[in-house]
Amino acid sequence: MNEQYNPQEIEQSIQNHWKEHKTFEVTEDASKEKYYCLSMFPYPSGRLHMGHVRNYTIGDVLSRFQRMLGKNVLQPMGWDAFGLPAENAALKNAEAPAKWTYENMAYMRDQLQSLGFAYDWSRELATCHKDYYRWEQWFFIQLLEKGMVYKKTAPVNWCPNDQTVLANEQVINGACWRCDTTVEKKELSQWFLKITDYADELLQDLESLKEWPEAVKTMQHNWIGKSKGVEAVFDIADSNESIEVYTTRPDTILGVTYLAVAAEHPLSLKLSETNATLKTFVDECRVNSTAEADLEKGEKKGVALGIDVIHPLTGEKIPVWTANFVLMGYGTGAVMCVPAHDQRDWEFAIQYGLNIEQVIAPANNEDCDVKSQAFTEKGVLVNSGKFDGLTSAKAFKAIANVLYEKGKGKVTTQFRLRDWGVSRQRYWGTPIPIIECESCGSVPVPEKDLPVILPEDVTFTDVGSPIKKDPNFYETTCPKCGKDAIRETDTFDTFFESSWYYARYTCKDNNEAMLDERANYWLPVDHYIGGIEHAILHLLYARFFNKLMRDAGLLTVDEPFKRLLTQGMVLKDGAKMSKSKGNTVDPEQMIAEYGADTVRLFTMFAAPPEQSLEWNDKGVEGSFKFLKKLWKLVFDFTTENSKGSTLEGGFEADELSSEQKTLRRKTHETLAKVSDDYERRLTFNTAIASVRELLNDYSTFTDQSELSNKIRQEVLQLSLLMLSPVVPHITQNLWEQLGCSGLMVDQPWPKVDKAALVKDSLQIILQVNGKLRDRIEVSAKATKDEVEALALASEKVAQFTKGKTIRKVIVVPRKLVNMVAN
Ligand code: ANZ
Ligand code: ZN
Repeated sequence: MNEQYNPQEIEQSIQNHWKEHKTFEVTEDASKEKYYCLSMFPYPSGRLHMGHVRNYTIGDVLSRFQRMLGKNVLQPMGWDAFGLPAENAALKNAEAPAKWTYENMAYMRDQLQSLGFAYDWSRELATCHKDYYRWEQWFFIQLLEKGMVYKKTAPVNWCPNDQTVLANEQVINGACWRCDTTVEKKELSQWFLKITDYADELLQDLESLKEWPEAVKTMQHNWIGKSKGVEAVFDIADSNESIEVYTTRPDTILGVTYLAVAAEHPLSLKLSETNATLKTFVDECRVNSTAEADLEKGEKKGVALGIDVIHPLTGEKIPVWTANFVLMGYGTGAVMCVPAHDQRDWEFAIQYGLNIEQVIAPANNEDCDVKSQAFTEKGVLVNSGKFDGLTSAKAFKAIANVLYEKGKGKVTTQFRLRDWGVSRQRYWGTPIPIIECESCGSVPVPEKDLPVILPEDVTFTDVGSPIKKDPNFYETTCPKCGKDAIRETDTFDTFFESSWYYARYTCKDNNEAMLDERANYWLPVDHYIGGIEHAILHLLYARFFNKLMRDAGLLTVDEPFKRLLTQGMVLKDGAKMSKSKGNTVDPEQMIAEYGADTVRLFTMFAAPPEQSLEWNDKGVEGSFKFLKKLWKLVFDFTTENSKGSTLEGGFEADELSSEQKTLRRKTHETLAKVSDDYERRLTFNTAIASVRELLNDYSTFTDQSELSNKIRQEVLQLSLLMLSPVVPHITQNLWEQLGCSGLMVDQPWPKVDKAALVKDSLQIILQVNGKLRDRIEVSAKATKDEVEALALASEKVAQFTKGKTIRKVIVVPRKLVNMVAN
């Protein structure tokens, strides 16, 4: 055995062994419990960053540990390979996005391999491969035929100078990222998936996800945003038309002082034909952002329409406005405004001098002045005629009933969730498999003609998608009538690809079907690990896709991810490690300097997985030192002792000295703790700390008998097993140096020796008149009388009973002795 720890040498050799022996390739095995561990696949941006290293190490530790528990473990890896950065890079370097992407994948694959992750590389997939996206095209057509897909116009960001559509992240302060021209909104015909059909199920099934972080479930809950309210009808005065509004607060209806409709509301559009001020306002609203958060904060603006509606309960006339804070896409695109009880309505009323009438009073009789701000809480009705005195909840029902009886309203539910627009006007994505024919309309590409292949050999010198300018791509004939037709040149949102990759890993070699029975063996994913930034969209789309695939008979589970771990950020000097902040640490350089095990150990030791991790060069050095120490302990042991495994046990308690028993007890206490840390608590940092502590005890254990050496061997072997999920290379090497055989991942996770945990002695608390005065060690086998005698012999006790008579001695077995004295 080499006296020096040389990570580079041992890591390469064990990695080669894993590769040659296909150690991590798995097949379905009904006789074993399966465990599917998945880390979110990376975008091939060029190089791994520390966030990746952390994410993938967490997944790897879990996978290796679960395999040692005897499970059939699948841990795959692949590439979320489509997306905008490839196009930006292509523009900059004048090379094809495909070439850039494939080169990055090759580079990053090497980096992942150098970290020793236990991936089944035979299942590697890249979403930009036609063998992957063809199934996506196929599935899209299935959904179209089922009526789950539709086409409608929707606004996009348009740069009039570059004549191109921009993604949201390419719009910087309202201007084009390349030429700084003000971005416009343009209406384009686009494809949508009916995720809203699944809104209720997506909401309800959150409850079944017992092993997801609450925070993520709350975010999904709010994103789906189910609310219960009333659709109320306000008739337009002197007309037979009416305006329908959606309100969640019908209890405030007697405080309505105006109505507001969205700029895109049919009424605004109609009146703007004859009202120039309104026309200007409506056009202005179109250009401006309609993000909800912006509307909440921004200045409230509007134009009076010059018409009135009739209040359905009082018959009073109420003015109607067009306002920029009303969204066309939510509810009915029209709001009954109650400035006394809604802050947006209040701000608008102040701005335009509209009435503010209080109809809700605080339930606790507190003062409230709606002239200075809206009172938005629920409470008790006032100024509301026969409804006065009702609570908001009771009034909701009472008023909804009255409206219903008058034929002026009904209770409904609304979702904030909108259908998923999947069309992107970008090049580097999956072509949408549709042909547009002048006579037949949108015709799906016939199954035999799939996949519609994205040409990879393109020149990228100009903005805009090359396939939109390439007649070879878009000129085709209609599959229905045979006439000349045009292929759809938009591509799918890249969230499309990442919504089902977890299922495709289970059967990625199947070229006859999207999924097969293997999906049902492996799914759901038992543990999914990734960044909190994916808490909403990616996870929601993946859950939705799972249900779509289920309903298409492609798989059987209701939810794709059983347990979710959202890893914390990697920080440096308190700030998120990122290229833009210039505070990154390059994993490759760290591996070259210290080896993969040190990098893995540091990222697992520095913080529990869900908390942020502060990068610390000294900490890395400390991790390296610990591995060197581990190496030395084994080196010293093997130079002095013969080799051989001692895990078969055979320690008789009666033959052990108390020192020996203490070390064995510590060893098995550590094992129990580490097992719990890996499996339930997911605190790998405390698991590592416990093994470090154990090895400290080992170092101070001096007895040199043969039996003691057998105990030493046990400590070392168990420590290696316990550390092996985190630092798989060094532990494998030392395992062999100790004379043990086989791969660490093939070892069963060791069992705690219960006998070793039994204590010979117990600590007993001594009290005088109920006050703690001393603690003593007594034999675990001591009788009640013996314990009492030992208690009475305590010097500290004697100090407090001096000059007094002990009237009574109470012994609580294995816990305490209380002496009553006066
Ligand atoms: C009257 C009212 C009085 C309201 C009050 C609130 C408080 P959630 O809970 O998110 O569903 N609203 C309805 N449609 C809207 C639209 N298209 N654009 C902007 N705001 C809209 O929100 C429902 C509430 O948001 C509704 O209840 C409505 O204002 C407003 F004291 O009606 B409320
Ligand atoms: Zn046709």
